Amino acid sequence: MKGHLIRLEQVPHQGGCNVLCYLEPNCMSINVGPQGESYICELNNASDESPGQECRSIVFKEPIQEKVMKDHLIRLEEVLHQGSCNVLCYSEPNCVSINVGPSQGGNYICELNNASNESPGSSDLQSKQDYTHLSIENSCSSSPCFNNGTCQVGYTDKGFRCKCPLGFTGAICSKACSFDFEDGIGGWEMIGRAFIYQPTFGDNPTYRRRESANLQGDWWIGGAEKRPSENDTAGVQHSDGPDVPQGTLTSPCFRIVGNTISFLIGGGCDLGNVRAELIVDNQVVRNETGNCSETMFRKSWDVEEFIGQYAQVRLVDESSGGYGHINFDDLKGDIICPHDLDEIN
Ligand SMILES: [Ca+2]
Ligand SMILES: [Ca+2]
Repeated sequence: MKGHLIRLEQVPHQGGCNVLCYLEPNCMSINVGPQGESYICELNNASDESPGQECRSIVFKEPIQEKVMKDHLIRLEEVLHQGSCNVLCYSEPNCVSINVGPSQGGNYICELNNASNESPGSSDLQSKQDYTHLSIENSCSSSPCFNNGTCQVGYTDKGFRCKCPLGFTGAICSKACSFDFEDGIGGWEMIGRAFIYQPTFGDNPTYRRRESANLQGDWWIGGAEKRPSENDTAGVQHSDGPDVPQGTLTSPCFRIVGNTISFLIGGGCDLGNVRAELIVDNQVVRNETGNCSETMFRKSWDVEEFIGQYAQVRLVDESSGGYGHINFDDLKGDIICPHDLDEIN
């Protein structure tokens, strides 16, 4: 992305650039490149999916005299003219209302707020002598951004844009980029019947007096298991038979930003039949299998040669025989679900 640079920083790891972008309200995409032992991080105010949409258009409503919005302050500035406060609000993507009042030197106090009098949960305006409150027409008042995304008023033809927290993407942050299954299947796509009951709740094998799955959190992919909700009976296995069904389960796209990806893997141990694959550029570039035990162990892939590229993990079950299933959980490491993911998905 060129021509939309906000700021340039040096970071020790590529993933650090994504965090900087998340913390910068104007940042909608990043460019990362190597520089010696560290990385150059460019923060941009536009992304592939929103070319030119960095322009903000806001409309102030009628001033309300002798009132202020409290407890939603982003920033306080002193300005020469009352109108300058409107401009500061325009330039601050999270600003949706202002309070303007006199300062001692004859200038004005300008308070930028991240709530307007239409914002859900915002308290009523409070009286304050000589102050004026102005809210902008607030297209975020219906809370259109999912998953704690920050709604910013005045962008795109919808009148708002969502700045998504790490792990979510899409115009309204509704697409999960989840790799630990604690919030469901998180955009993983299945083919065949092997994974139809996933994710599985709890340490299901132990209810059959088998070894622990060593899962992360409460949810995992247990190819032989069938406990798709907490209310389902514990210990039950896939109704086709624990090893009979075959199929694949493929992760959402992510971006490799460092040297290592790791994950928990268990179940079968025949790499030719049951495995996890790393796919880059439509090629299987890494694979790994379990230990012929329900217990998952953490294993990792060195992915330094793929830094900067998009990738997916695919779980493959091509077996109907003994230990013909794969267990998997908690894919993590030097990967991000970037803001500009939609076109890839
Ligand atoms: Ca998990
Ligand atoms: Ca199978």
